[in-house]
Amino acid sequence: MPSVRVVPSLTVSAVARRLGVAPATLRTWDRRYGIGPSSHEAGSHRRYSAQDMIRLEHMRRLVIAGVPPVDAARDALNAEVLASDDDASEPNAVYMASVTELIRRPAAAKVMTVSESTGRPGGGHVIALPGASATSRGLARAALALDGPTCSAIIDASIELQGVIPTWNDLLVPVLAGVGERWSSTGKGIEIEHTLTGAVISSLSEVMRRLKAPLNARAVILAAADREQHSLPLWAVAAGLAERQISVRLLNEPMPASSLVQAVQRIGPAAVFVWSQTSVSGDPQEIATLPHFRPAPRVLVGGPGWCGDLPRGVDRVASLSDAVARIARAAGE
Ligand code: B12
Repeated sequence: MPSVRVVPSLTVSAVARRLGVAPATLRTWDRRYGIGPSSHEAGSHRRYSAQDMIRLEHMRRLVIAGVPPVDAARDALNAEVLASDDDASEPNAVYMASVTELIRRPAAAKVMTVSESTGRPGGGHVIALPGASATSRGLARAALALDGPTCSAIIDASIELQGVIPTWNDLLVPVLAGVGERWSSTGKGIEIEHTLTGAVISSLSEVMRRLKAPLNARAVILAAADREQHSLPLWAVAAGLAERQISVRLLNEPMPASSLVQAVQRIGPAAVFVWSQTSVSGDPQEIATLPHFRPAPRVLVGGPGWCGDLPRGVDRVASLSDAVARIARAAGE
């Protein structure tokens, strides 16, 4: 008996649930841009095939990344889609090329907020992004949708085109600040912070992995202060240094003060950078002995958590580019 190939098909509401968009949005995309179910069986409701699903997922990712729906639909309809059991939630080469193209374009008009699921300005569940770029808004939308792969793809494409420091300052800081504000005003959104954190670390660590032949003879230690759980700026410094061929020892979990002292004694680094984000950490006394070991390391601190006067021999850096430049100099660049 010949085998019958069962082609899976989905209703509008099933597709809407899977994509995280309203069924009305799907009908609008179909009516306005012609991106809908490709077959229509007489007498039955319209159903979406696996290929339709892949095209729609592609369109959704582009819209999240800030591409106007009309362009996103054209791109998705022209994309070569292989009918298979592929997981449509994985970004593919066509999608990456489209996101890269998007980031090459100058920022579009500015909006103040990005709202959950619809992308409309305002609304109940929003991230405020005053003056942010279209790409930052796309990243915020992807983070709100808890779409880690899209967050990573947007960050990777930006690093590829602009480098680590502009990506941190122009793309990531506005979104991190917006997500933080959302938490402090509503008490909600830790899941968004975790999605973003995972994507940021994955993209920045990829830059670090590409460093094969570091230039620095002496080590550089980057550490989170005692009791400090915020570590993203350390990853940014590490990736910024990797772009300059400088490798680091990254201690990105809260570092007990005595352990940091022992690590510096043992490794004899050219530079030590300690990050404190919050007032639970950043006690200057905990790093007072570091500048006095021999050979003497350059000791730098960063972050809003440091309070009071810094010990002799310890300096504060003001920004990511300042941190990277001063550490690179200390490491002999
Ligand atoms: C991601 C995040 C987390 C993640 C951290 C993951 C990780 N591995 O790092 C998780 C979910 C774990 C987390 C947990 C918590 N977080 Co949190 N978190 C953030 C968030 C969104 C980003 C942190 C970050 O990387 N900031 C770095 C840059 C983006 O921000 P910034 O330091 O303000 O930047 C300024 C300067 O430092 C400088 N700068 C910028 N980049 C760089 C880089 C370098 C190298 C230098 C030198 C300077 C520099 O320029 C900026 C402009 O002035 C912030 C929001 C925010 N605005 O920071 C909240 C935030 C830091 N968290 C906050 C809080 C309260 C918490 C929690 C206590 C409660 C909670 N929200 O769950 C817990 C517990 C943490 C703990 N016990 O230590 C508050 C801190 C408030 C305060 N002043 O103490 C913030 C500010 C949110 C808010 N608006 O209220 N958090």
